[in-house]
Amino acid sequence: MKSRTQVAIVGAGPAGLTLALLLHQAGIESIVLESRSRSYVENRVRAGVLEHGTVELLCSMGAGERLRREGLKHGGIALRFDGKDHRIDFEDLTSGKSVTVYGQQEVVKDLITALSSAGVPIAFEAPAIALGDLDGEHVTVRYRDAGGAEHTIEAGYIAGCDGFHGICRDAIPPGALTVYEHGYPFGWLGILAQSPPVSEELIYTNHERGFALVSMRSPTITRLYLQCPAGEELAAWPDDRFWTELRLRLDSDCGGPDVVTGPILQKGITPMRGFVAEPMRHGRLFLAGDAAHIVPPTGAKGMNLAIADVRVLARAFEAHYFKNDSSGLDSYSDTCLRRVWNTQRFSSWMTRMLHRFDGHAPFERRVQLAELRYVASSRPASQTLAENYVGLPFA
Ligand code: FAS
Ligand code: PHB
Repeated sequence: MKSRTQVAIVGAGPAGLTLALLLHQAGIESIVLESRSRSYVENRVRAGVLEHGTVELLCSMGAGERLRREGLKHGGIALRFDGKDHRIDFEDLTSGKSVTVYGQQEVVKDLITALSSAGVPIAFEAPAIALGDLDGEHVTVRYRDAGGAEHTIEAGYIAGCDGFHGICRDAIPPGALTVYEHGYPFGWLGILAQSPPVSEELIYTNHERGFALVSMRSPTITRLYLQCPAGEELAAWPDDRFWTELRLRLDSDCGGPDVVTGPILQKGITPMRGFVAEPMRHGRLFLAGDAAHIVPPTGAKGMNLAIADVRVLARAFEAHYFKNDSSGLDSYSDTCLRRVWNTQRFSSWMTRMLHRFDGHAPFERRVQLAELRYVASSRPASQTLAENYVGLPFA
């Protein structure tokens, strides 16, 4: 592994990998450091919905061939409340835009394949352990290789793409960052199961018993979520309880839900929170993706926002290195934060509209149902949901 590069990228998630490929295609050298194994990151089940612009970007980078072939293009979603499904027709409301259901781990596999073919170095099982000289002429990243030996990379810049629990955000001196966060009194219990999806499109359900989301990964793999209390233990949810509760929440006048049970391949609980660290730059360190922000998954935005960040960063590095223009680097944080806060707004709105809040007074519960009925019955209101869900234009 080389010891010098132009951009050291910490983290091989959607943000780090997309950045590495964009930089390579712009003629900029990078090295990716990833603490986990290749197998681990390629099998980590997380997000599942790609915005219209994300699909177009990945395809333009040559990393979208399998996505085009295997991804499930969706022209709308359903909101289920008052015992009925209310479809939000994206293609009608956004002049033909759609989303594609394609597991995050598949995006990661495709990006790693493209980077390996391009000869871009990715060091797996190589955690970054310290960053240095963030304000100097060059920065350093100290990492530990799979054998336990420590090494130092010198770079022009560091891209901190190491997620919410990484080290890059914490490498910024105290007082230099302002953190904004909001916690919800619930989380999502999610499963991946070997069974046919309940429906062809996603169904977001606001039921008296709580929120439920029907999603999928393929015609034979279903992805399902139930709202559960914050801090819930997985042990409280044996498989049978999950399927029983799902059926109760999906019950509607449209006839019983077509829930076909099957072997559960993965089960996990994701806390529900909003988080933003500002600014997204300190000296020669740039934060991107979950390292800088977390959005509630209700809007299906986490991965898309991470990729939007690095699209801005890659263009800024290209102008810096080839046009001697650093204005993009200087405005990177402000540019990304505009999209980040709009995404927080949308994801927060979807979360408040669709989940049951124990603290809701009857008055608030009725306002929530009125919001759902308005969104479903007003074209401008449903257009607002549709244009944000498929993804607003990139900066
Ligand atoms: P990631 O967290 O994906 O990647 C960071 C990478 O950095 C990881 O591979 C990590 O191993 C590595 N790393 C960490 N520390 C390091 C170090 N010191 N050195 C080197 N590497 C290091 N979003 C949705 O839109 N829908 C969902 O349903 C959804 N479900 C989720 C479920 C879970 C359990 C989690 C945690 C997140 C979920 N998300 C979801 C959000 C998720 O998809 C993120 O937004 C997305 O992974 C962000 O990508 P990155 O910013 O690349 O961060
Ligand atoms: C998923 O399929 O994992 C998914 C879909 C929609 C969301 C969140 C997650 O809002």
